[in-house]
Amino acid sequence: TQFEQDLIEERPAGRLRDQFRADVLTGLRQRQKVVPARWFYDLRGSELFEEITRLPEYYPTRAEIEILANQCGEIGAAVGEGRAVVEFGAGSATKTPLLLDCIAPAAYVPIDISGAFLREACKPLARRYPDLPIVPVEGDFTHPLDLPDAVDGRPVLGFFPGSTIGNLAPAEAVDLLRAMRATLGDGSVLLIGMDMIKDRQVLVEAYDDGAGVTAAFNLNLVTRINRELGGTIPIDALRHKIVWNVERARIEMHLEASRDIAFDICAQHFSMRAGETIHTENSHKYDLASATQLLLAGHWTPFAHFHDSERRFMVLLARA
Ligand code: AVI
Repeated sequence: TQFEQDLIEERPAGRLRDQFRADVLTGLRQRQKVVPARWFYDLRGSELFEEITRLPEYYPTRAEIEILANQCGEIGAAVGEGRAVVEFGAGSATKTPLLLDCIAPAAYVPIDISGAFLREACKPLARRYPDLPIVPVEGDFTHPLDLPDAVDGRPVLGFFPGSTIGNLAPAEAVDLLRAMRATLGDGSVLLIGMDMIKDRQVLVEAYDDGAGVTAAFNLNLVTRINRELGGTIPIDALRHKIVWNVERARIEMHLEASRDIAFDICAQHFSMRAGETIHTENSHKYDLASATQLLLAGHWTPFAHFHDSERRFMVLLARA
């Protein structure tokens, strides 16, 4: 069928494709061209991101794992036993068990927009924790959601690792934190990972690795536009560019034209001058003061924080 053919060739049908097209066409019309970072994650993009987390330069994943592994006792004591864990995003095979082992949970509820992803993520956890009720919820956690009956009346711990919050602009991050607060309810606690402001060179290298994996991740967005939207962007004319925006405390990823280019997408014509960029991602970094401000604006009160040994990354606990 056409549907199967689309799946094989990775051409999403319907609403998702319409949103992608609208985001790309609108974004490329702006003076500073922009494509939202959420479109990085097609099959290849997700594989490349997994590869990024294993790069020597990309410290955030290892640093967060170090915190969860080495400060398990303290985190468990601060959170308390018997909570239902609600993870925002399908759990990662490494981080979720580290948390579950710290806090003796009553239930595990991962929420993700992709049902297929969720079911895959739950399989190894169900094998590892045969007595733990695991209740996946397919849904968009940027809006308040009803929690399943397994949570009923229990204290809840929200888990949002990976410094994913950093990919949102501050106003969007506040909206997301408020939606999480509404989903988790009174008496809940949130455990959230945030990457820290640090030496510029360490930050830039984490996003511009020697093996070129992050460059491939960035450029894959253009491959996706060309494949899914029938675009004619000359990929060889774009190069991966990283900027540390010190005023906004964020790493920016761009694709910079090395020469003047012109291309079409969905019968619309675009051009770029040499040196012009498409802004593809922001990754905001925090210190304790800015993280506290963000959480308070999102209706959470931080009460504990944990760092890795090199103080590159922090995990914060906040109460509703
Ligand atoms: C998913 N997110 C937290 C990553 C980050 O570090 O902002 C995405 C990423 N982009 C380039 N490298 C990693």
